[in-house]
Formats: sequence, structure tokens, C-alpha cells
Amino acid sequence: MPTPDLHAIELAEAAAAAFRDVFGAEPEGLWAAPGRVNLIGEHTDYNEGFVMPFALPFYAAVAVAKSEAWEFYSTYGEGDTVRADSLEGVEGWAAYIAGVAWAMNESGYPVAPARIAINSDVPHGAGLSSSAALECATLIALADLYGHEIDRAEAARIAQKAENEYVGAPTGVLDQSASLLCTEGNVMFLDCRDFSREQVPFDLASENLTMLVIDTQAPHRHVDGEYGLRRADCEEAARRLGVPFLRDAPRDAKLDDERLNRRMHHILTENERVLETVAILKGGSVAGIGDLLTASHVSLRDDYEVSSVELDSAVDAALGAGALGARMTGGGFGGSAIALVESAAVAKVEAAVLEAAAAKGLPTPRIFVARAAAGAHRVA
Ligand code: GAF
Repeated sequence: MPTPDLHAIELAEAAAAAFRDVFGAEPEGLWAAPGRVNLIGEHTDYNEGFVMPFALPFYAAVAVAKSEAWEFYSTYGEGDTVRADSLEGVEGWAAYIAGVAWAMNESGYPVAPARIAINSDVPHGAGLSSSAALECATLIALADLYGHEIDRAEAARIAQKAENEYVGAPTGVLDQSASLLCTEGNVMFLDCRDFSREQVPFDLASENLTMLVIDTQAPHRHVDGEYGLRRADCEEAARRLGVPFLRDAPRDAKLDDERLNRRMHHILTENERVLETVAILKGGSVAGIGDLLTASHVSLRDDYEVSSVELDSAVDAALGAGALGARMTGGGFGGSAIALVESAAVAKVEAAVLEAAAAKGLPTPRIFVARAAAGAHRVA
């Protein structure tokens, strides 16, 4: 078992306290799973391409014990306990938990009811994978409680199944893989086709660099439709080319459709950018990836059309103030951006990002320093 993250322990202890208060009993164990940022490799996961996430030190922690019926409590919900006689039709935040239990049953890892108290500090609606963190914490907890050894790559697929088929969001496997498979101090190079992966050291400090996460705090948008449309565009382009996924398309492939060509161009160039990023990081330079991050943003903005005015403002302001590279991270349409910054320039970049948002009348971004944290683990 990896050493539990200290912050994960604090969160899990608060989950345990909530469990005792609400259920009047002791939990049988505590587990935690992190949110993530994706360094590069966006919208490539459902094209069986390459991604490069690292785990953030924000966790969904769960305190769990076997029980007669399903009972869920969340410190961040309405403060209500959700009781469920069956796993069918559970809605709201509890759907992510019920969905995982359902997906485990469907996947040959049967689970019986449990009481689950959740305490999470993964920001919601910020594109930092708060739902995947909750799914993955629940999954490793139920697997331990009910005696299932599940390979982490398979576990990621099961959590994705919960999100796709139970919650109904047509996402890829990036977020669940990041939460379950990332390791402290590293960024994970993952091939979403076969789950082959490599933990690449991500040593910002030795180059006096800082990675900022800029949560734009943009108001919630109806993104699922647009996300599904991008996915459908990729599937249509692959179908017309006669390849299983866009990952397999030749670099110079062209279709008689301008929009599909732009979508395809993003996927093909983004996969290349991930490979270049891996090579530069393995060559011992973090500063050297800055231009690739920015090129990824431009591609997502212009070819894939998933950025937003808030994300563009943050990225442009960061670059204008001297960031080495910046890009939106995650699905887009709001959420968060990342900026690679010389540590001496952090204050200047932060001020520029805040000023640009204020000047445009956008919500005030929340900015914090990222570090590559531990993946999902049992805390106690
Ligand atoms: C969201 C999805 F959940 C991921 O699967 C991935 O497609 C990402 O957007 C874009 O890279 O986070």
C-alpha cells in the first residue's frame, strides 16, 4: 500500500467523524481518491489516443462499512442522507456512488449494500474530476470491503462504465485512470488503447518552475451535449476514413468536410504533442514543454472549439505576463486552465490573470499551485 497522503488522511478522518455522527457506528475503513489536471492530451482518450494527467492533492475521501441497505451521506451535498432500497434510479451526487456499485455488479465483482460517508475537497464544476474522484474512492473501498482484487486499469473501465451507463455522461477513461493510476511526483503517460503507461518524473522545483491551476469559476454550462457532439464528430470522421478510431488515421488524411477535418487535425496533432512532451520531459527539461502546452490550447480553441472566453482570457493573460506555456485542461467549455510559470514570475502572472478577468467582467478566477500527488489509496 503506498504511503497515504497527509492531506488525504485529514479528509478521511473528517469523513470518519461524519460517518460516526450520521450512522452512529464505526466505519470499517477509509479510502481516498484524487482529482487531476491533464498536462496535455485532450479529447484524445475516446479516440484511443494518448493522455498525460497528474493527480492533484485534492481528494474525495470515503468512510465505509457493510450494511443492510445502501445509505449515502455527503458533507458537501444538502447535508441529507440518501437511503436506497436498490441501486436503481439513484440521482444527484449519490448516483456516482450507486453507479459504481452497479457497474461492479455488472462487471463480475458483486457487492452488497454499504454505508458510505463522503468528504471531498476536489473543487466542483472546475473540470478537475470531482466525479471521477468520488467514483474511484467508492470503487476501491467496495472492492476492499467485499474482497475483490481488481487490476487498476480494469477498475478505471468499471468507473467509466458507471459514468457512461448509470450517470449518463459519455466521457472517456482519462479521469478515472488519472485518479486510480497516477503516482506522486510523476505525470502519467497513458495509452488509452491498451493502458500501457509510464510514470514520467515531473520535477518543477529543480528548474524553479511552478504549475498554476486557474479555475475560471465560469458559470455552469450545458456541456454534455457539446462533448457528445465532439465525440460523434470523431466517430463519424473515423467511420468515413474506414479506421476504428481517429488514433489510426493517417497524418495527411482529408475528408470532404471542413469541420470534421479540423476535429481530426486536433486529435492527430494532439497525440503528436503528447509524444513530444514525453520526449522532452524524459530528456530532463520541464521548461521545454511550454510551447507544446500553448499549441494544444490553440488547437482546442480553433480546431476542436471547446475553449471559452474565460479560458482564453486566462491563457492569454498568463502568456502575456511571461508564462512559458498555458492551456485549458479537461473537457473545456469553462473549468480550469494550467500555466507553466517561472517561480519568480508567479505573482505577476496571477495578477495579470485576475486583472484580465476583471477587465472583461468575467468571474474572479481561483488560482492555486499544483503538485503531482498520490493516486487513489486506502488511508486506514
Ligand atoms: C472530460 C472527460 F471526462 C474525459 O474523458 C476527457 O475526454 C476530457 O474531458 C478531455 O480530454 O474530462
